[in-house]
Amino acid sequence: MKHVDILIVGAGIAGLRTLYSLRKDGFDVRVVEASDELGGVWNHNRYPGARCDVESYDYSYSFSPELEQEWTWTERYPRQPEILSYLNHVADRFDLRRDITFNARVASADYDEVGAKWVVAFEDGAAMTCRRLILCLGQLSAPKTPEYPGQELFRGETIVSALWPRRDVDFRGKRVGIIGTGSSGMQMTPVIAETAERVTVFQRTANYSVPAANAPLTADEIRDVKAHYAERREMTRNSPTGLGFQPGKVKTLDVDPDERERVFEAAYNRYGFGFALAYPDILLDPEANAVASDFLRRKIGERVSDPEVRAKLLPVTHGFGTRRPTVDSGYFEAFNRDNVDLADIREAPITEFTETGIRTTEKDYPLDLIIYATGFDALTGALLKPRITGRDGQTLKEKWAQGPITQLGLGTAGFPNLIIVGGPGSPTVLSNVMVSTELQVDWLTELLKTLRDEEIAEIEVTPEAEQAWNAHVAERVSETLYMTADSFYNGGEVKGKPRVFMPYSGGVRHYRRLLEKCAADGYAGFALRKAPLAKTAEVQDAR
Ligand code: N01
Repeated sequence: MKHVDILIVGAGIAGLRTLYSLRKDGFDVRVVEASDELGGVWNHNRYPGARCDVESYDYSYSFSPELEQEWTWTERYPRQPEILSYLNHVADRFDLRRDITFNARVASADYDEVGAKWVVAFEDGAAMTCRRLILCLGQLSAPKTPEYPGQELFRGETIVSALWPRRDVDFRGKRVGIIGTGSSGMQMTPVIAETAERVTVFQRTANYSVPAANAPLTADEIRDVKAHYAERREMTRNSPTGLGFQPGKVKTLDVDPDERERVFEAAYNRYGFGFALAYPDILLDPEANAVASDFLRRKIGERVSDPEVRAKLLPVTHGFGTRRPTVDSGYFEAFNRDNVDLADIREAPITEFTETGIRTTEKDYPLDLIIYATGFDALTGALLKPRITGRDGQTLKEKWAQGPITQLGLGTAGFPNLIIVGGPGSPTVLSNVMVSTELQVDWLTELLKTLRDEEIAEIEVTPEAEQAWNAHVAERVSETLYMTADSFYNGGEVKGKPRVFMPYSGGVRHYRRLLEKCAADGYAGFALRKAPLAKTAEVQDAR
């Protein structure tokens, strides 16, 4: 069976970066990717209007100053095709493709305790072994599609936004239904409305959004970023979210209302997600959050002309930021068009699909195309898809039945030589994922060098460390308002999923310090063994 020292699963942002770093440090490393193309979510989410809501110059790799200078982004918030071109450019520029096997979807991974290696099987029947297995599967990569009675009857076309086909979808003359009003639904609605005959947005929960204030980047802006890139990177690394913003110092309610209005207005018009950091307690204090939420509701109201539609679009079920808000480009204004309708399915739920469209408790919506923009089984969905079996035959699914448990989001006890990038328990979806990913990859590269230098056969999270880390993750989130709403952060919106807050809310900057401390303390919380535990146990039994 083919063997490689390190196997990386996934050729998205994290997998590509891990490959680059490990190969540079002389490791025998290979990437396997289920798709026939690299790019991860940016390969699959090709829906109209797909765009990153982090600024382009911050949503890019920082490992190569030459790359930083060579690549020029065209817009403040990059569109999906531009990000995919960038990732392809990186792969070509650093000759990464030669170490990537495409069309290789992992079906299972079994840990061989005696040999201290993973046996990885693919859906096409192929198999290989590796000493260390690194999962770079993404946080929002396992799409959900809701089940409704009669779905199979619908005679029109259905598309899942996160599995968008690689062809032009022509909306002209079509009546399009979009289910879901998260980032995906909000981004695609105004774009599809430009050509479709009619768009109906099926909204279960009204969502907060801040306008993107997107614009083409000017030559001056580009020159300025490139001239000061190192400082910009330092700022993002030292910010709590990896977006470069520092939270305001004064508390929301400690300023007079006029001043607060001015600060909110400035943040709203320019900073996208940075709005949440206009004051330091917006996601911590219910009263501060209520004031920020009121401001945003007012802003949404100003963008919608029909009073009835406006009322339905105002988010009232949760406070701003407790679920993932959106940074949009013309979403609310789209409802001012004659060809866009809102179906409030909280008020009048979908009862079934019919041959010709969607039926709610209120009426029938005739449709030619239905788009599921219904989100993802976040953070654990992709990790639990392959059957991963660790020590004593325990699967990862069994181990995480009550929710994921990790040491620093990087690994879990009972699964030696398994490393997760962007796993639950790390900042991931609460941060600029580019920054938190690179931070983890740099850290794990040093870890793997240590393992190589010290001839460590097996590394494994200790049960005490993961208990302590999960307790810390829970303690940090208890200081926030995140658990006041069901969201993909806590699994509350997926039926049957344990309601546990999964990402680390302590911030990228603090997380980096914890990683550094862990390494300085000899990789505290990880057992490093020169011989596999199974062999050691056998030797001890023999004595
Ligand atoms: O998914 P979501 P998304 N019936 O989970 C609704 C990233 N991203 O793909 O709120 C009817 O946010 C659901 O309703 P409710 C980004 O991190 C980034 O839009 O649960 N509706 C909600 O409205 C983002 O946050 C970019 O009541 C159902 C929607 O579907 C994350 O991906 C772009 C339903 C799902 O919203 C996910 O965004 C796109 C049902 N059965 C995505 N089930 C960037 O810009 C779910 N819904 C980088």
